[in-house]
Amino acid sequence: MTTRLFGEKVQRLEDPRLLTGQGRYLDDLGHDAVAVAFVRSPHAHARIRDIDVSAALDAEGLISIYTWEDLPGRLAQPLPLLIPHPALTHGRTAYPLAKETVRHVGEPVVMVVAEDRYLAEDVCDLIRVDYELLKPVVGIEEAAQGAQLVHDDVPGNLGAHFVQEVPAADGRGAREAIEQAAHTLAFRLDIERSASMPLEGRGVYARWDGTDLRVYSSTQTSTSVRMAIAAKLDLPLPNVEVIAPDVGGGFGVKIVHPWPEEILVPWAAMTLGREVKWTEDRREHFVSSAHERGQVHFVRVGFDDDGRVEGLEVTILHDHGAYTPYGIIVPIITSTQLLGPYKLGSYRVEFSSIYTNTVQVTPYRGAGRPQGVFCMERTMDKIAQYLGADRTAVRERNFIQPADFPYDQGMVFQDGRPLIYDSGDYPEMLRMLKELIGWDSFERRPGVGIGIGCYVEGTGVGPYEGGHVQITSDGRVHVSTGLTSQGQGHETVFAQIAATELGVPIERVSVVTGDTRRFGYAVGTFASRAAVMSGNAIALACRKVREKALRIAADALEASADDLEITEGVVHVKGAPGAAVPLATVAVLANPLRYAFDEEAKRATQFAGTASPDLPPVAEGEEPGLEGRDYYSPVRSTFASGMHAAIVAVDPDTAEVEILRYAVVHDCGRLINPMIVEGQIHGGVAQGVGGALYERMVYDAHGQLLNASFMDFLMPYATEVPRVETAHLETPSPLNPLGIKGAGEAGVIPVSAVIAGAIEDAEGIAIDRMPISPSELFHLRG
Ligand code: MCN
Repeated sequence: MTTRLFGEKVQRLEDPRLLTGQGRYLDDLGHDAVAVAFVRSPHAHARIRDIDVSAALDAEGLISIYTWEDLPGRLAQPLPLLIPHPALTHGRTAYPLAKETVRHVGEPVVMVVAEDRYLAEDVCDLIRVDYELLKPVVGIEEAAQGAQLVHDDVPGNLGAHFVQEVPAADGRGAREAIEQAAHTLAFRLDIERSASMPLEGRGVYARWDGTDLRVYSSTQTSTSVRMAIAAKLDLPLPNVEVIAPDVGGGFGVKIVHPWPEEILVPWAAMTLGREVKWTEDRREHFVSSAHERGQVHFVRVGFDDDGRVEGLEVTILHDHGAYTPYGIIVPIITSTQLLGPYKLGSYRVEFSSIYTNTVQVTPYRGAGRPQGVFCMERTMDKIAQYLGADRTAVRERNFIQPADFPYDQGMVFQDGRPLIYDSGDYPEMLRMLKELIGWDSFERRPGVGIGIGCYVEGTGVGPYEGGHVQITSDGRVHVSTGLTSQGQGHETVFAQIAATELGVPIERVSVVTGDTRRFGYAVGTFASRAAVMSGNAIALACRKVREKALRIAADALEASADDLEITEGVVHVKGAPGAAVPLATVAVLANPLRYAFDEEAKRATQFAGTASPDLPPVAEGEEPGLEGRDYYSPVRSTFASGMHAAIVAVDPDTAEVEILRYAVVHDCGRLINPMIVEGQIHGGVAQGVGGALYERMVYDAHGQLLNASFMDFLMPYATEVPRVETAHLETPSPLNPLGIKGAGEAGVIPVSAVIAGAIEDAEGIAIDRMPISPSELFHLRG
């Protein structure tokens, strides 16, 4: 029997552990650690005149108090700007602890270390910070006026201004093409701020033994946190270890590296010679981590009588909050991936990235794509409505066709590389979706509407990811990769890949992620890249190990390696199952050390044909051990795609929206585990429903976040999330050995567009902003 697990609905190997309370999350560690709490700014914009800690000095359990002035060397510098861009002429990042000025409510000002968290919080209450209040800048359009500045040296609050244009084939610019088109439309679309809300917030726990620093962080990027800590604390890289234990969700917010706490806590551990821990609470998560989504879009489109788009112009105001640690990646993604599955005549995008006195913006699952898809799909719906055409027909007329791949859609990404779609079949996908939802047989009835949304998503971004695979003398396979896991099921899918490549039962494979002791080089888990990047790296590493195993086994079996295969963990001569050697034995043969207490070693010496208990030396050119490491570094991203449709009912009295059906057709190339991909899509749709109907950050004119708790920030319950009907289309990626594309963000991307289209269809009123609440919808009815 061949071990073939790739593509099967294998139950998640991590779930028994996670579902029975055996998971080890950040706060399960470091019970002897002392605790950190922060004094955070209660004001959106203020100058710090004085910090008076005198009343706190005798507080019970106090260990230490730190302000910016206490920070040494590079720790006192602003945090790194992680993704610079030439258009980001005025990038600004925060100091780990505020220096002179605070620019949003929640900015850390003072760090307190005490015997426990309760005492640390009590100490915080005794510290008096004297602020000189400055006028806060709130709201993108107000900020863009530039009357009041967030950063004194950033005129107009303008961090970045960016224009990119794809001219028509005849050289006309998009504006000209729009002017000359048979029909034009212009409209404004708004998306409000929301945020990643993982069950587990951020957290850091550090210990220092005088030479080595070990840090546990609830992070999506342990290797980058490690580099940041080493650089900021002036430590040699080999003396810093960073481990992501079980992580209870990230959804983007944990990719920032380092968060101030991730360098302050290790520094405190080194300074105090104590184990130190900080665990974020929910309010801190709302006001001190990161938000996303907030953008205003002005759209102009020109099209012909059939609805073919001749020119599209989108002008975006992006609210990036008070700082830009992640550069302008979010509006860049909106700008470049807005085009979706369409072949437009010409396209011009322009955005201004604006500072406000609100929490900084970094990528949240989908990262700019939900906004872009909202623009593009609302545009398609409006064209159809204007022409009185079917909404799917207009989309179809604009589709990139299967014969067009590889398709260069003309835009250049953040890294300067062209965006080239590698594969897909959009007409077939639409056909499947229409059949799944019953588009053509949908019966019109009052208060019920149907909507559709399409997207294409760049996934599996580089530069690299690695995998290490080792088979030990007990026949177990140990896989490690440097990127981290937050619940995506990596232990299962990477084990599926290794088991398939090596021909071993999956129960014998164990996977470690996000531990720099096991694998030091990695980029991280974001941008739906783990499957493509580490999946392929692990497959390549397995192929190396397999080749070595066959070489050694060929010697032992006196056969040609070409005649051997591996099934169920045993190497044997094809067609002669008796001539076999277990991988466990091969692992011993690969290592010349004698294992006196190891039964496999005894069997291996017999295979080696020696009466001596010592194994033969390592052959020339070989390294000891049955292990291998490899990296995967793609030339460019691979493009997944999907189409969603929903049927909604809107209550005639209360304007409440109920999602009656939700259907998804998705293409992430070859599926490693369809069950996990479906789970990812369901989770994404749930977040999308939140973005469409419930979730928004509500700031008042003073820059106070009014709904900074789960009592006030609405998220959908299971009762609001529809059953998601899913179908897969598999167009393998030609760019990577496994033919896979990413899936982790897909579910969330088009949901706002789909639900807006369905509500519009039900109510006959334009839905141009998201989220939309029943009261807003009620008022729109007029
Ligand atoms: N997969 C597969 N076959 C494919 C593609 C993917 O079986 N062809 C599987 C993968 O092996 C993996 C999962 O689907 O188990 C998602 O894969 P991938 O698209 O590579 O995404 P990542 O693993 O890189 O995860 C990141 C992605 C992002 S960007 C966010 S945000 C997000 C998401 O995943 N955050 C999550 N899903 C999340 N799920 C949970 N539970 N928690 C989060 O924080």
